[in-house]
Amino acid sequence: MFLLVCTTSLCLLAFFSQVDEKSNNPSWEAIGYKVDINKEHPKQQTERPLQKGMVEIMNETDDTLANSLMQKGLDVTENLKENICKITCDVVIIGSGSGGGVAAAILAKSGKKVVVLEKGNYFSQRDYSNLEGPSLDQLYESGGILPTLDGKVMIQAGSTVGGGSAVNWSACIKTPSSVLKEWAEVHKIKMYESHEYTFAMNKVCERIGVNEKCVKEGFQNQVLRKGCENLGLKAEFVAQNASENHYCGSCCFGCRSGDKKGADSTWLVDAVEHGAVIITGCKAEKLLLTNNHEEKRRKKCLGVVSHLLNPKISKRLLIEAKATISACGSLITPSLLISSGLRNPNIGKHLHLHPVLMAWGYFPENDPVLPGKNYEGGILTSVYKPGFDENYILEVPGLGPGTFAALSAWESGKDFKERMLRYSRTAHVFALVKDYGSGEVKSAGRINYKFHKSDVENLKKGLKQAVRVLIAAGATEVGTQSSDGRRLKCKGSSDEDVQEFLETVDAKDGPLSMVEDWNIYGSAHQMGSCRMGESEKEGAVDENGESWEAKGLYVCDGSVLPSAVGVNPMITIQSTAYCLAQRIAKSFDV
Ligand SMILES: Cc1cc2nc3c(=O)[nH]c(=O)nc-3n(C[C@H](O)[C@H](O)[C@H](O)COP(=O)(O)OP(=O)(O)OC[C@H]3O[C@@H](n4cnc5c(N)ncnc54)[C@H](O)[C@@H]3O)c2cc1C
Ligand SMILES: *[C@@H]1O[C@H](CO)[C@@H](O)[C@H](O)[C@H]1NC(C)=O
Ligand SMILES: *[C@@H]1O[C@H](CO)[C@@H](O)[C@H](O)[C@H]1NC(C)=O
Ligand SMILES: CC(=O)N[C@H]1CO[C@H](CO)[C@@H](O)[C@@H]1O
Repeated sequence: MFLLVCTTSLCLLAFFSQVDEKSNNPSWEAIGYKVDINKEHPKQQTERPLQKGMVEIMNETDDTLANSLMQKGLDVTENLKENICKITCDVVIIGSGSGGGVAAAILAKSGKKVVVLEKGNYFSQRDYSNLEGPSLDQLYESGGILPTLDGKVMIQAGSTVGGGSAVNWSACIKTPSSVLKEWAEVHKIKMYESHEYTFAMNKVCERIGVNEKCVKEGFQNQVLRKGCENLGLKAEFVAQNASENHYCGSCCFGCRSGDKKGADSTWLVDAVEHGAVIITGCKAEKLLLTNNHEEKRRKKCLGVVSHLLNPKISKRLLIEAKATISACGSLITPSLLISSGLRNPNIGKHLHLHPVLMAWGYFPENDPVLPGKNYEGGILTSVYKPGFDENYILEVPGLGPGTFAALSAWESGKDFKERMLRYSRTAHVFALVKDYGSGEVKSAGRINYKFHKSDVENLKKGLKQAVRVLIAAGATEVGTQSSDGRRLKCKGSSDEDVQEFLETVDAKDGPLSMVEDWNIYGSAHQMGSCRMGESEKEGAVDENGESWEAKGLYVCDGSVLPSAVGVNPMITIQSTAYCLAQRIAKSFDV
């Protein structure tokens, strides 16, 4: 049953997202979807911003590799007998996403020789296709689809230069003060209630150009705002890292206007300006650990060995550094540490996902109050936060037609066609919870996750509220993504009908629980799988991000967060990385 459903979704995803040689998909015209692939780029960019500090492994061969690395100013030696190319530097950073990008900028600015390894490839604005199918393949971990082992949660994570920051929905939300308090008091990580952290958040927002105002909101955000207003609730504006009139809508597939500021166009540019070198197509495989003759940390990290993702290259790359920083993200950092021989039991545990469930509402084509199409405009410019005693927030997603199709319930061919024809005028609102449940990821791609009862309750409350908001905004039909395709025609229905429908809205979990109607949760936020702790018992790394077991090994990504943030985590991850990187820079002086 489960397999059957998954295969259907995959076929649907392919059918609506793959393109022919002219970058077109024959189904798109019918569903009213248009992608701007021919539009001139506003700023003619001939040079890619990271070009001068970049070595792209896909361009290299065994013969050219050492020379290309040396040309970037690196200290390279070759061991021909063992077929190894060795780089020596101050700091090696594994992963170029939110955390890695910030760490690279700070450490390069402090005068260290920094090398960044990224297994994904580099796409600058001129290279982004804005096309859902190719983008999911090129920019995302596992081609955009990574289920947990039990199939209950579908996880998305970025895998390209810039990581999650290149594909994120540009929502910039500071760490809530209640969370800072929890982390400082319950988890005893004092940094979170210090000036150091507040300063870092301000610096981060300044660098990525967080902008509070949004001149023109897209269709879905207007729906969320209007619906809340009509219910007497208030949706807040979400700061964007794009300029006020940023209105491109396809930022999740890479921003072609170059307006949105991901790590690839901000922090990594700073890093390269200060002499950092980024090597793409380079997958870190094992940390180099030796015994350390100190009481505190048994081991010492000397660097990392990497596999080069190009069949023309047989050499392996060894990077020796005084400090090694893992910034592979919460799904991969743990497996790198574990497969290198580290044993702290917190590594790979406490993985938080911010699970989400979505409701949809259909709005007639020529609605004068709420015009536009669901893929136009800034993706996430509004948020509804119900307040202290509720543990969910409501936001809207960026959904390409392929993902939309894969998420839609399947009743019959005719019904499905109808749903697809209404794609561009279907607004989605999702509920996201600060999860108390958590999971485990001890080896790459194998994710176990257990829901806490309260998370399911909160999701249910949030999902019901999402349905109410859509109805209040004037949707003529609403529904959830539960497997039975349940929905309500709003026109002509009484308050009792609505109440009755809301009673049926549930957040029951995935296929393996064998309930009749189930939901597949989504997650684009992963955190906590190598959390900081005040002691070896409490955390995988200390308050400086340094491993409790190996001297000179640090973690600088979403995995160090003590628990779930409850809001979009990028600013929190970057601000944390900012503090940790400053501390690492200082440790060189002593
Ligand atoms: C579709 C989507 C939308 C999002 N929208 C928002 C938003 O609007 N606001 C917000 O705050 N957050 C958003 N997020 C979440 C945010 O992007 C992530 O939480 C954040 O980027 C995580 O940062 P990180 O440093 O932990 O890891 P990442 O940014 O994921 O970076 C990890 C990098 O390491 C690389 N890597 C992994 N393993 C290796 C290896 N072995 N060798 C070399 N390189 C490796 C990966 O390719 C990747 O580039 C979104 C995420 C997604 C997927
Ligand atoms: C790699 O090759 C591509 C295609 O030839 C080229 O556009 C790009 O600039 C090269 N990358 C680097 C870093 O030189
Ligand atoms: C997400 O995108 C915004 C806008 O591009 C950018 O400012 C921010 O840096 C990105 N997020 C991360 C985690 O880098
Ligand atoms: C929210 C945000 O990042 N805003 C900035 C994004 O980038 C633009 C373009 O540089 C800045 O002007 C914004 O301030």
